[in-house]
Amino acid sequence: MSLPDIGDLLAAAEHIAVLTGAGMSAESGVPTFRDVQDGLWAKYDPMTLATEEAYAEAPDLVWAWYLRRAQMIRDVRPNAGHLALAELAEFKRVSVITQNVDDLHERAGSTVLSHVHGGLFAYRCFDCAAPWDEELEVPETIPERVAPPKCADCGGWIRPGIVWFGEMLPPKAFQDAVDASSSCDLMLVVGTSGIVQPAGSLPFAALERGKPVIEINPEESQLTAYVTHSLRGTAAEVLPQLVKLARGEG
Ligand code: BJW
Ligand code: ZN
Repeated sequence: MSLPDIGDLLAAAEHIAVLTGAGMSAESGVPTFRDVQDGLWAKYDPMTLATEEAYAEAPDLVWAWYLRRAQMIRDVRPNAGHLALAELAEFKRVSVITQNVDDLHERAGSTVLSHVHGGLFAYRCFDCAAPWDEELEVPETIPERVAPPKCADCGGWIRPGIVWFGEMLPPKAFQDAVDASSSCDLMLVVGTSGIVQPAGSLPFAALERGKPVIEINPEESQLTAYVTHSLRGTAAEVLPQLVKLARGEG
């Protein structure tokens, strides 16, 4: 199918659900999880650090890793793909569902329906789950280990409010994501490997209802065989073109 045909689908759609993954933020300078491991990711494997067990065993190591991630996100900016999705919402109903724990969609001007894997800047107690909303102190140079702050209520360690492997997704965020995926006319799936469940199954809610699902990814993913259309390009290249098409331009 050619871009003009995809343009017709976009122009006709009233409600567009968008599922984004780490590739969405790659062109902002945030490394993805499963691509070639470099920089910060070379030494620390998210598959082993992003678990309750890792935090319970070495809270200072895991906390320092998240401080570095928070510092990196603060230092980068939304890319043309994030900006295009915010622009799309000016003239379409757009439900953004993101697996990303960064805040780049919001900083681009999007209202995010659902952060299915939580947020890097929301903190809570590891033991009693009380929210922690004090100002986060991030040293200029972050050592390999930093003791996390302690909960004022119970003395437990503070943890980032993200979803680690083996943890349930926040029920409302996941239900909102299922509802949007099941009720949209068209779904865009941007920059995700589709490996991690249950988020990777959301496109099937649209596919099962016969709705078009367009994947935007420079590489094949776990979802490629199932989606109705695949666009082989990056988020920052392809999304601005799709917004033009949705406007009936281009
Ligand atoms: C570009 C690009 C550009 C690059 N433009 N694109 C077996 C079967 C089914 C499920 C399981 C299973 N074994 C275990 C499970 C469950 C597990 C799971 O799915 N594991 C898989 C590894 C198999 N899931 C869970 O544990 C979830 N909870 C759960 O299931 O609860 C129920 C339950 C509870 C108890 C017991 C049993 C069941 C929770 C999952 C939480 C995921 N958390 C993370 C870490 C968050 C914290 C942090 O950031 O540190 O979320 S993992 C990590 O992966 C992160 C991401 O959101 C998530 C998804 O990754 P994503 O976004 O797809 O990134 P990548 O790197 O994989 O892909 C990037 C893509 O971008 C690539 O395709 C590139 O080509 C592309 N790309 N440049 C466009 N410029
Ligand atoms: Zn507590």
